[in-house]
Amino acid sequence: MASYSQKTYAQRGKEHAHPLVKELFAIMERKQSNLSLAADVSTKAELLALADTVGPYICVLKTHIDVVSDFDADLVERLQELAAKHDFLIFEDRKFADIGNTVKLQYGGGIYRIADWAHITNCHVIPGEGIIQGLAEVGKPKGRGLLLLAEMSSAGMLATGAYTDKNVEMAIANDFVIGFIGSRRFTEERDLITMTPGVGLHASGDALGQQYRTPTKIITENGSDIIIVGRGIYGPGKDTAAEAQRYREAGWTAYLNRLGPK
Ligand code: BMP
Repeated sequence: MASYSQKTYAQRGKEHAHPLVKELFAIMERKQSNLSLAADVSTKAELLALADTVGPYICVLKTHIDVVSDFDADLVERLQELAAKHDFLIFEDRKFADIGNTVKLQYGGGIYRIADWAHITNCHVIPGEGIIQGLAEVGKPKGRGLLLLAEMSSAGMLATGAYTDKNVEMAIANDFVIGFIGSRRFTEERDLITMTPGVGLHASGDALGQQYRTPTKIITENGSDIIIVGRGIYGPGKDTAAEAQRYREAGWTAYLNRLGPK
């Protein structure tokens, strides 16, 4: 059987059992985009403006909702409107890491009510499989999907070897899990997507341990599915829309090169 990395996103969407992943692949194909924006800005106005500017070029908007200083329920409504307007999914990068019972409360409730609006969220499996079960109890009835942090992009990160392998085992065994955060394709047992942060064409890293790799490395060579880009797209002196287009093109070209000649 051909590796999932050798199939088109369209084909994988057709064959996939999870409605959310089907929708994601369909968006990617429609927009010819495997780009996710890491929208790490600290006010509601900035987040909405950024999502509106970059929206046409992305398949997924990744948020850290707890860095928005003036968060309110209206922000979530407006983000959902932008998701509908520009045809993207929302991924709240919450990195849950507690016991099942606690993450249930954190995912479904509190101020943010993440499960009500984020199509995708993620967790560390450090507490064991109960974290996935707790999150699934809240998210599954709503049609949501979960990514496991099988690896991280930062220097000296500890998610390696047996720990990464355990992530893969747990993902295969739990149908609420739709994939991973990591740098490569992890398994052929089922079609679990990989989304990769730490992607940049502009720099090799930052002062706090972030490490950047190119779309070619991540998509063409490593078989990951989606690149996550933040500061490469926005920031002082940057033409945000132009940078988003540049990354969209780089990601899509890397994907076409992976598929090879028709
Ligand atoms: P930037 O491209 O500006 O470095 O942003 C990367 C984004 O991806 C940040 O939102 C960060 O929280 C996230 N991220 C990461 O950089 N490495 C990981 O291993 C996991 C992440 O979620």
